[in-house]
Amino acid sequence: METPGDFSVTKLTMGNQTMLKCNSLNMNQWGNMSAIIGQNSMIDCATKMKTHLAIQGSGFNNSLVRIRGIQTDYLDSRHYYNDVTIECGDATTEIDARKQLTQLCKSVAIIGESSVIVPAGNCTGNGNSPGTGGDTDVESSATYTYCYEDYYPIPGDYDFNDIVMDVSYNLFKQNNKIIKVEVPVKLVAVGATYSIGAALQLINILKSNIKSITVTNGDLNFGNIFATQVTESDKNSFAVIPLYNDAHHAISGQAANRYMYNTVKGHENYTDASPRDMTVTIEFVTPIDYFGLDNMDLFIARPIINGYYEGQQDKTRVEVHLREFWGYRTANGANFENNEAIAGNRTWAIAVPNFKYPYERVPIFKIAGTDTNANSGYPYFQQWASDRNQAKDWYLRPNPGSTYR
Ligand SMILES: [Ca+2]
Ligand SMILES: [Ca+2]
Repeated sequence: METPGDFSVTKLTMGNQTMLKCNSLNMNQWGNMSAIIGQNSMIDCATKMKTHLAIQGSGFNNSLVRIRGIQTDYLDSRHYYNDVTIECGDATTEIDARKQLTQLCKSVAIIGESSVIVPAGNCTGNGNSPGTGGDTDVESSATYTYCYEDYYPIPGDYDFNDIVMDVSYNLFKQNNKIIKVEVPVKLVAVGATYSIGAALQLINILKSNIKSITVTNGDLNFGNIFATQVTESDKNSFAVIPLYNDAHHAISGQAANRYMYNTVKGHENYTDASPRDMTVTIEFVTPIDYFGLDNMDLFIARPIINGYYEGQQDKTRVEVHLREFWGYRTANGANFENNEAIAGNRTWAIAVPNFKYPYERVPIFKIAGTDTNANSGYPYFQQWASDRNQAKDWYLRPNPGSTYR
């Protein structure tokens, strides 16, 4: 179907091997705006798309949405794009739009570079044939801030600044397949007095498909919580890539004084330090289709204190993973499932876009039993933490003056 004008609908369902060609697709009200696209089908917008909609593919990731940009600069998880590839802009335009889209859609490409096949025909015009180019394209993600509480399984002060890292990833693609991934990691703050290390575990990436791993500017010279090599021993199903053994040393070059770095301003025992930039680079034997946040189990670890945790004598460390990676603790990580009841249903790690993390000892939310959020960092955190569909923008609404940056 082809229309030279704007195409406005509330609900759109397209069959297999069909095409909708239009000037712009307008679904610009909140609510149940959605489009369902069949297999090997595509929507081709001649202009920018208004983004107030959700698009669902057929389950085989062989549907295509081609747009020349997005009209709003604000996307959130109400606009999901499942099982579709979005082509947006060319190599030199709409770079920021593609970055935003990668947060909502697993497959984003520049126009003409996706691998989706739409056969030519009565309902599909010329269809879409994947290009055969050999050039390498680079797609960069947005920046996410990974924040940790260091004292799992005990809740601690809940200021979520014990370790703070800004993380993104760059995908190097040929023929829309990923041949290499770069993960820049910036150690931003150390609001802790324990020795804490960090590593990146690559979830659902076969070790046998990794051609090489390099870590630029890591710091494994001080401390020994991780082996001083690029990956840990073969105890784990997935590659574990150590970044640093001791965050104080990594950010300041010394660990004699366990100052807290970049979580308090103007105090003698708290110090400002330049963040440390590290980069992990992974090359693949066979190019892969997808790499994203759900492959990146970036976790912290501190040494286990002998005898302190009953039944954990064979473990060497206590690990803190993001909630979604809780089941991926490594073979060396202590297991505290029985102790977690002590802390209740808590989270010890979060990853949030460009997060303004709280000052030292400012809890991210006021612990239960108190009746005000006045001294907390993020009044809406708890609402989100107890139901991930509530208060999704909690991290954009800090209490004034409660965050370090
Ligand atoms: Ca803390
Ligand atoms: Ca802290």
